Amino acid sequence: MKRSSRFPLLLLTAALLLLLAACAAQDTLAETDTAPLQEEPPASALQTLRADLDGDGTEDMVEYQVLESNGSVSATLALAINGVSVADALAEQGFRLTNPHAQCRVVDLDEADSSQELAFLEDGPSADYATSFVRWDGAEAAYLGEVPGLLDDVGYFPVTIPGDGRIQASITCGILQTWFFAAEYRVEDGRLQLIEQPFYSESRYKTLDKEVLLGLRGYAQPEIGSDWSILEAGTALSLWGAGGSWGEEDGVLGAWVLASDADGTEYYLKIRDAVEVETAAGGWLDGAAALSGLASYG
Ligand SMILES: [Ca+2]
Ligand SMILES: [Ca+2]
Repeated sequence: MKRSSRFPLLLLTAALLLLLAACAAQDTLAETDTAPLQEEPPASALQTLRADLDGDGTEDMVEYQVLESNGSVSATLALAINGVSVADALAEQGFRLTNPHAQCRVVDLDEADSSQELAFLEDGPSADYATSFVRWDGAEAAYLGEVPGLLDDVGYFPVTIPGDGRIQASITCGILQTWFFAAEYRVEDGRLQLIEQPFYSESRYKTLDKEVLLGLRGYAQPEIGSDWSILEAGTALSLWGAGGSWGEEDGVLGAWVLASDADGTEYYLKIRDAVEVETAAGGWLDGAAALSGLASYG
């Protein structure tokens, strides 16, 4: 997946770390048989699934099996479509799963075309949940890429497929802290690409769980030259957005973080090199020294 030059420290391939629960029930688009028949088969159970993947009117048979799940490293998989193994071809395209779920799913990314896709869920090495997608064109399997989160999860940022070509998932942001925003992806030129947004925000982060430790500049707009006021030490803030850019012409990795106080007044904090916040005096301070309660993972 590509990275935005305006949003340099987004770790697009990292996965959700927060509030993710178990995967939802089996997809209804495809007829699925598993052996042995039980709700949660062991990783070694062979899954046989039939669906018309390439849209030629004939069901295709998918056989999927996690041969060996090695914890923190990629699992050894068996995957065949119509009796022909595609595991090696997909691995060469970068398809790897760590702690994969025992069953894959059939999804329809775009109801306007006749193909259906396979979705593979993995828990990752350390709760780095992700969903990967594979397309079969009748002759070859193509790895489309992965998005953070689990398909049809009930967590904070589930992966959902509206059927119009988009995949609704999330993005990991490294500006000031490690946090997540809803984001959409789309297949372009055979690969999943992030649909870039100039700014990301999430109103569920309005929890006033941060506190200003040393006076900071709070800008009215995320723009150089915008009016600013001083956020005094002791001010409780919510941080609920990030993005934008400044300083590119000078080689500075500048961004903005959206904050609001207990009155709901919004401010933009000016951020340099992802970790430093501009102080009231116009200097720069490491985020952890400027604000309490920042979330840092991994
Ligand atoms: Ca077919
Ligand atoms: Ca389709």
